[in-house]
Formats: sequence, structure tokens, C-alpha cells
Amino acid sequence: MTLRLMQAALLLAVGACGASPSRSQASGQRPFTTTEVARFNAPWAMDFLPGSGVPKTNMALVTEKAGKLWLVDVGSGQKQEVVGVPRVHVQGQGGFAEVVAHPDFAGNQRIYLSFPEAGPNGTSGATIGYGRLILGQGQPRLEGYKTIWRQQPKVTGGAHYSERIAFAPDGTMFITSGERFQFAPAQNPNVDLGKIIHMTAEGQRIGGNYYTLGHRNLLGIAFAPDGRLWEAEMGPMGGDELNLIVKGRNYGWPKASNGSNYDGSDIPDHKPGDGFEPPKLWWNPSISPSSLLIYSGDLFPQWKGDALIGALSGEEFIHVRIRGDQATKADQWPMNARIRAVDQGPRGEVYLLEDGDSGGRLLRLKPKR
Ligand SMILES: [Ca+2]
Repeated sequence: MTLRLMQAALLLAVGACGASPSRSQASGQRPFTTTEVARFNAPWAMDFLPGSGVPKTNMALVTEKAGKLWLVDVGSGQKQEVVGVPRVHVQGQGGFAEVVAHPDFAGNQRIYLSFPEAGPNGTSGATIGYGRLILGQGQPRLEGYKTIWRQQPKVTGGAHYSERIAFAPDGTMFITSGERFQFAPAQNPNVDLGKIIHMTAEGQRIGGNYYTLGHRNLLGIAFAPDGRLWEAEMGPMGGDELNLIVKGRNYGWPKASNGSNYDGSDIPDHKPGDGFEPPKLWWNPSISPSSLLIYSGDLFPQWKGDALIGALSGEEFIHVRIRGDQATKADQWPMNARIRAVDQGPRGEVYLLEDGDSGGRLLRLKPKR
């Protein structure tokens, strides 16, 4: 056999293996192992508590959609329910949603939550607020909860609340306000629907009504180490997006999308000169991005500075390479479960929360040796 033939045979063998549609084959290529830490009922979000002089401790908060908040020690897997949490309006996609610790949590004990509240005539709207998490005195409890933002207007239906929170390096806050499945209001500068809003940590708006507009259901928002703000958004059929967020820009919904409406009708694709900011990446078929982490740890050096995305309908864990203002698809690992949240632990390990009404697992990912 000539060298060339041997190379061809080797390529064929590798190609046959790589082309296998088997999910177990694909999961065999994962660069990580997964360990179950705990289980939750329909978990939605998680965040690690900062400690004195450390950005993260072993203690994480986890929200459950039906209205419970848990403190979990990811070392032991032990869970404690937080008492004194506000009552949550649960409807459709809405319930307890985001939980984020203030960057100075060690000093002010402040945690932020988001969830819908009911309005008149069957309406509802997203809210954001904060309270003090009291630890070390028996059961953890929340005190002095205060609502600092109410999505206006309240509308009927239980879809597309979004209500994610990201703290900026300067201590201000960016929140996502979904378009509530109302379409056109995403283009109306005078309402909250379909916007990213910039505010102080006390809820005072910065720079006007909104920071960006023309969004649909924004379930991931995160700062990269270089200070750029990225956002993952559930678009229509075949139009899920990763966007680079730039102040004042219009991201097009519902006038432009690389996807189509779920009834099959077309929406004009993004094109140069249409006045709308195109996504850096989009997914067709849809993946349903639930969450976005920009990884900053050392445990997975190949992910440093890159985006990690959980996918609901895609049932995948997705790695997107980020270089400056550019993003490229790198890996999509099948997880055989809807992934609701992605977070980074105190030693650079990665945590995933599975979606599901009972037994949604909290998984720890560590590098495969
Ligand atoms: Ca289109």
C-alpha cells in the first residue's frame, strides 16, 4: 500500500466515525465529564455568591419557576430553602426567573430577583427587585425586598418576559425586557417591550427609556472580559441570535430576522442598509438559547473569553468562539436534556441546570483527563 493510499484509508475511517449520527458517539467527544450535584423542580437560573475578597464561593442560589429560592453548596450538594421570598405570579413561561448577587454581596448582602407580577384584567408584566440575603442565622432568609423595575405596559399572555440581569464592570445594571409575544411594541421607543434597559443598581434609568430596541425574547446577557456586551435571543423559527449589544442600535424585531414566523410566513432577512443591527451568529434550525455565560476561568483554557450557551429545544451545550467583535460557532455538544442555565463556579468549573418540572439536574462539568 502506498503512503497516499494509507492516508486515504485513514481519512475514510476517520470520516466514517465523524459522520456517525449516534448521540453517544458525539458525547464521547466531549472534553468534559459531568457530575450530578443536586436536583430541582423546574430550575430557571443560578448565581454563585461572592465572598470577602473572592469573586465566588461554593454557595450558589437557584430559582425554581414555581416560586422557590434555594441556597446550594456545590461541594456537598446540600440545599437549603431561602425563606421570606416575594410571592411570584406563575403563568406560561413566567415564574421565578433571574437571580443575581450584587458584585459587592459580601458587603451589602444584596441579591436581585426577577419574576412577573399580575396586573388588572388578566395582564402581567416582568419585575426586578432586590433584598438582603441573611446567612448564618439558621435558615437563610430574604429581608426588605423592594421592587425597582416594573415592565410597562402589562399585557395578557405568559410568554417572552425575558427579565435577565447583568452587572456591568462599573456597577450599573443591564436588564432584558422581552416583547411578550406582542411583536410591534419591540419597535416602539416609549414602551419597555423588546428592549435592553440600562439602570443603576437602584433601578434609575440611565440614558433614556432604553439602551437597545428591536428584541424578541432575550434570555442571555453577559459582559466579555474586554467590556463588550453580548446577548443571546430566542428568535422566530430558524432565527435564534447571538448579538453584540451597542448602545442605541435597533436589532430589527419584528421587521427583520434571519428566521421566519412559526406560521411559515416570511420575515425579511437582515441585509446591509436596512437600518437594523444583524446578529453576529444565528441558528437554523432553532436551538432556543436559554442562557449565556462568557467564560473567564482557567480550568477550560480553550473556552477562555468565549461564549457558552445552554439550549432548550436544541438540548445542547454550545461553545461559541469570541474574538473582539467577532463570533464563530465552535462546538455543539448534545446533552439529551433541555439546558436552562449555564454558570461558572469558583474554580473555573462549569455548571449546567437542566430544565424540567421534576428532577432537573444541576451538573458540574470538569475537564476530561
Ligand atoms: Ca427571514
